Amino acid sequence: MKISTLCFLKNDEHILLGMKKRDFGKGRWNGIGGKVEDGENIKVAAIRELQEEVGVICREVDLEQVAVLKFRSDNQKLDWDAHVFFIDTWEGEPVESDEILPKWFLKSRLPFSEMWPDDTFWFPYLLSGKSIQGKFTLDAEGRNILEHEITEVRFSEQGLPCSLLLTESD
Ligand code: 8OG
Repeated sequence: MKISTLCFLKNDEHILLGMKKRDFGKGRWNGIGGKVEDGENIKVAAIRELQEEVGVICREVDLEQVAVLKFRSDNQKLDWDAHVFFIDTWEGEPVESDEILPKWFLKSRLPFSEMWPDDTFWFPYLLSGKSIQGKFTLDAEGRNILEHEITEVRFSEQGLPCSLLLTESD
């Protein structure tokens, strides 16, 4: 299983997304993040990706875990467990890199038609202040959701979901 991070810088009204300019996920707006290397601490990996991809500096205490999302597909090619963080405090202005074009969006106007299809299911939970564990099964092309399940959770200090509250599924 590949483990990844997805980080969203935010303020009261806006949230930062990055347009993926190349490789996997190209042409979609998403959080900033990527693969956690073998043996790497997940928050350290998130901080590394933020610096590499948009040039901002964060500390571990600034990362608030808000979701673990399990992305699955028939052919396993799209399989990732993504650890999602919201971030209110950082140093520096986001800048474009080879991989990412960063842009601020109003929270009420996210570009869902240019994001991964499952994002419409889980983003509203996070924007309303809930934290979740989700599982999404996508078709092999990553265009359609075949099944989804979302459970509200609280996260422990270690980033493990520690209490289950409510589940939505189809
Ligand atoms: O390093 P790279 O950018 O290739 O990592 C891929 C990222 O894409 C990784 O953080 C996980 C993320 N990702 C998926 N599937 C989905 C999805 O369905 N929605 C969102 N928002 N992100 C996804 O692999």
